[in-house]
Amino acid sequence: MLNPRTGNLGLVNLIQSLISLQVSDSLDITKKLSDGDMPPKCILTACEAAMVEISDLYDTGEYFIAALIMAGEIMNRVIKLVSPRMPDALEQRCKGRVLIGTVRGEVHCLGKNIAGALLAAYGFEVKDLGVDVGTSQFVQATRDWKPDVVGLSVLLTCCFHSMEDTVRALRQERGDGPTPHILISGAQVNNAIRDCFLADSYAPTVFDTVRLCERVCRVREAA
Ligand code: B12
Repeated sequence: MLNPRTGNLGLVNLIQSLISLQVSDSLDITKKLSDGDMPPKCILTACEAAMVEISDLYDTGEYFIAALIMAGEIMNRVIKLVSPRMPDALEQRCKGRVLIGTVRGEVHCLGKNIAGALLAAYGFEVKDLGVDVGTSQFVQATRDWKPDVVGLSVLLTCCFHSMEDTVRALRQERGDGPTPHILISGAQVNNAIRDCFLADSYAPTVFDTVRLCERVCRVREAA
């Protein structure tokens, strides 16, 4: 994967304009990069790099919550611009179905949105339930849509109980069957949390997520 920091001036400019919260510059640069055939994956990686820096600026007190909200808005618009230019997921053979959502009580959505866009770029069919999603919504969507993988996003430690409830209900729904594979992700999550809440996997980054979903769906296909 191209390093957005060193690989291309347009990507470096995109990161800079995202960090400085320049709405129209960020969107213009994204359009130019897309028109110039920059792979969407590289643009999404740049978004992620910018968000890490914005988080640091927030942690050091240089940015306040309003800046985070604004950054979120810009990122989501960049993701929307890039999504239709993804390699035509529908033309490729669909690798599998991934249901994603942010658990009840939370509105953090950027990591989830980047994950959803990247999975679609890699040929998965993705259904995004959005934010503040209750356990019953996850269960109903699993019943109706039959995903191979359900990815839960949780960043707030005070929402871990929502994730625990949802994981428990999905395991019950799954019974002895193989699907869905239950994946958890988000800044405060780790392997110990995965074990504690009996999820199947924890993916630290969106690229781990793609690899994991590919593995899960390949194993299913071979079975
Ligand atoms: C941006 C942000 C916000 C924005 C969110 C905007 C948006 N549209 O999402 C706003 C301003 C709304 C916000 C609000 C709040 N926030 Co906030 N926020 C952040 C911040 C700075 C960055 C989060 C982020 O977007 N990171 C960038 C993305 C790309 O990274 P990521 O989410 O970790 O995702 C990656 C992986 O985890 C993974 N991933 C994530 N989700 C998923 C899902 C799936 C399915 C998959 C496959 C992968 C995946 O892939 C991503 C890319 O690799 C973090 C600090 C931090 N360092 O994390 C605090 C942080 C998460 N917030 C925090 C808090 C406390 C709050 C508030 C309670 C603040 C308040 N007092 O009101 C509210 C809560 C609102 C709510 N009910 O949800 C705390 C949580 C602390 C804790 N231990 O619980 C943090 C850690 C800040 C801090 N240091 O205190 N926040």
